[in-house]
Amino acid sequence: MASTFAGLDELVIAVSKGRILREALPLLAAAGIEPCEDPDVSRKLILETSKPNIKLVIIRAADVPTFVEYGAADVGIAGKDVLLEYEGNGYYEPLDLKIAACRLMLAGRGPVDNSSRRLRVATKYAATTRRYFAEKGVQIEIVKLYGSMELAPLVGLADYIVDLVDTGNTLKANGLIAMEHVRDVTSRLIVNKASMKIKHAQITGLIGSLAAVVA
Ligand code: PRT
Ligand code: MG
Repeated sequence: MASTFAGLDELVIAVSKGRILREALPLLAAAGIEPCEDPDVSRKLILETSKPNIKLVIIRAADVPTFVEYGAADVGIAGKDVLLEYEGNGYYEPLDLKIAACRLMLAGRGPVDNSSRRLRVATKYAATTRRYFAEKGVQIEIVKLYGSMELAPLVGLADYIVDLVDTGNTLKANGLIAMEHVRDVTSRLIVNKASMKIKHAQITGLIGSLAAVVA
């Protein structure tokens, strides 16, 4: 399904507030798309832009693939970390925007002896973590958390965490060390499958201008 909320000549772009939006705004501006209000100040969830037929919807980072798969937005910008956890497949991923770059890392207080028991790993990224250890042939127990992962090894909730690392300051501040690099993460442009057909010219135009800015 393409967006029923946007008309056929309109494009809805879903993006999360925070670091992705901050880094996406200059790319969108270079493609001629600028929000009419400051998204950091406005409480509106739907923002008009300098292009009368393009709107931004401001949602939680983890909700971007859902909005795009269901056609509530034609296009979205989401971290690869979020996309890897998302179970659906109803979208295309045509462009690496190379913004909000970070690394998904295994971290802890140091090596743990797991000869007599399974390792316990706390993370928001359960599916990705399970796949990572399965590929290494290591059986682990996952403790699903929604935030403050760094706390888990400090309070004995888990041996390790799998979390995003940018500068490394958060790990350091909590006495944790990065132990294994799980994967690099950047934000991607994703596109609803039906929108790609129905709004082909508009969407390939957008992909083309963003690709030119990224390169
Ligand atoms: O806030 P909300 O709950 O709505 O969602 P969110 O927290 O997932 O959103 P947001 O805006 O914080 O970030 C969303 C996306 O930004 C992620 O999905 C990543 O793709 C990307 N990104 C890039 C990051 C980081 N870098 C990052 N460093 N997301 C989070 N972090 C956190 C990390 O989890 C850790 O707590 O920053 C901390 C580590 O940073 P350093 O610099 O101390 O290493
Ligand atoms: Mg956040």
